[in-house]
Amino acid sequence: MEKILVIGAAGQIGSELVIALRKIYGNENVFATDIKDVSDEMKSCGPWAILDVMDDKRLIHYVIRHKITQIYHLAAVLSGNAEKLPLQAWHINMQSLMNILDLAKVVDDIKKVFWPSSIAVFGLTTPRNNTPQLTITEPSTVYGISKLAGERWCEYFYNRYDVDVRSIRYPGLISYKTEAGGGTTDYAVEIFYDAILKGKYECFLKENTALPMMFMEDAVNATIKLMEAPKEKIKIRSSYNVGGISFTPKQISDEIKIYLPDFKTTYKPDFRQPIAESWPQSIDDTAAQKDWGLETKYDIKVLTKTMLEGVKQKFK
Ligand code: NAD
Ligand code: AKB
Repeated sequence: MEKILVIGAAGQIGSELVIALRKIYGNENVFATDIKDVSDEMKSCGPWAILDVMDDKRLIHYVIRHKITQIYHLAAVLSGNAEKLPLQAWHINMQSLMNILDLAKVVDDIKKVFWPSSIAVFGLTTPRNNTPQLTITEPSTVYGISKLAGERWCEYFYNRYDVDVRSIRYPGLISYKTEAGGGTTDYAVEIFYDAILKGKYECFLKENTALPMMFMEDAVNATIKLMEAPKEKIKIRSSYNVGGISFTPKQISDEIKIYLPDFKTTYKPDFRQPIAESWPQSIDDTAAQKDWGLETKYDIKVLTKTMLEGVKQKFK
């Protein structure tokens, strides 16, 4: 019987991943934890707790008390927020991962760990189109540096201690259930809220800045598929490229206009523009397709329709 701990459950990914995991493994077997309150929906259907991943003593007690067998570690400071307090972000992103890897090394019950990396591991010297799995990784943000270092640590713990840690380099994730948590790709979530609530949006990136993106349902399905794959199928122990779709602010804005013809986007690039320009425009994820069967179903059209309906429903 699996007992799954999700850390960072109140965030953009956690809030949907917990619900998906509970459908598969049973409500009572998925433990939702965060330093802030989780949603009422999450509280009402299964176990939850306030838990700080930086507090290694409470963490180990919690894991042993609940006989945890899998950990999804989602807590992190994302790219935009990390640039405001670089040393704090480095500390949180790295120490939290080290706490989890060390725990998985010493607690025999823990069989698998998921930790997300990001397209932020790439930098200005990386080929930007159809970015290969193995290529130059010279990130220029503190967030990207922490993700790259994290990938190296994951591979190290697998090789040295046989910790079965698995990872995806997520692109920008788009969802309407929980707002995005302070990243550079957040514009692609905000634009839908402002389209519905205000009829206009001021974008913090330039109109032609292409980035890889993915709808949350595809990301959650990919994550669970990776975690359920037999161990021998996981050939890459740093992190798998996962691409999704690629679009610019102008392209997504034009798609929204099909439903809301009066919608207007203006552009006022800020400190996140150079971050976006240092990241790939599209990603080659054939290794993930080949090794564990990555599949996605949302293109820009289905994503736009689903997001507009979801946000509208939320504010009805
Ligand atoms: P988020 O900011 O929405 O959620 C993170 C959650 O972690 C928050 O609810 C926060 O309260 C919690 N948290 C922060 N510090 C904590 C601590 N000390 N102990 C316990 N919980 C703590 O982030 P997200 O978008 O859900 O991202 C989750 C993971 O996926 C992160 O590692 C992020 O880098 C990665 N990722 C996200 C995206 C994306 O577009 N959302 C893309 C690439 C990678
Ligand atoms: C961010 O923009 O920081 C995240 C990411 C791509 O890692 N969404």
